[in-house]
Amino acid sequence: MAVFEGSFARAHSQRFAIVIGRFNDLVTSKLLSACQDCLKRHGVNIDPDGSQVDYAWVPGSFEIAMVARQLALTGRYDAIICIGAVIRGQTPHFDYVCSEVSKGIAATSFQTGIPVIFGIVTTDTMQQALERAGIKNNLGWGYAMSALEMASLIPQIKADPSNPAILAAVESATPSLS
Ligand code: INI
Repeated sequence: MAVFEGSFARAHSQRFAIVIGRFNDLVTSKLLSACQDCLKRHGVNIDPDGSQVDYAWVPGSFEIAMVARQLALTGRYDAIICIGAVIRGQTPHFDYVCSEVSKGIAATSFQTGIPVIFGIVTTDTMQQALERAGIKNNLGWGYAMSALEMASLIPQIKADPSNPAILAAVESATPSLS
């Protein structure tokens, strides 16, 4: 049997997409900065003109999963990071937005097999959101760590020689002796 564990050593060769909600930009831009800082300090070229990170800005958290899915379907990325901020005090449809973005992100991950990181801050107040985006700590850093770890973990599982998909491929490629 095997132990699968992500590492942070191959960040320079991985590709990421980051989907960011403009709604509550005061919060999401700070989460994005910490996320970029973490990726950069692990060796990722975060320049949008470079070959490692693409950025997609969407109106709000409700749109995040749809765009993450489109990006995942391109097959270009090792992981996708979703960043949004939903604040209860600002809207009666807080629960709908939270529910859609969480279901959508989980579905995208399951359907595509690409890790999609849930970087959505959900709070009762703007003060609480800002505390999670830099005043106390910044959750954006952890979103990047999760992406790096998952981007390294999934290929290990897919490449495991005892993976039934690999065994089937080898079997079908091996000429029969009979
Ligand atoms: N989007 C957010 O990301 N956070 C919120 O707090 C929020 N509020 O409060 O309404 C929000 N609404 C916009 C929503 O995500 C969609 O962009 C909009 O409804 C258009 O589809």
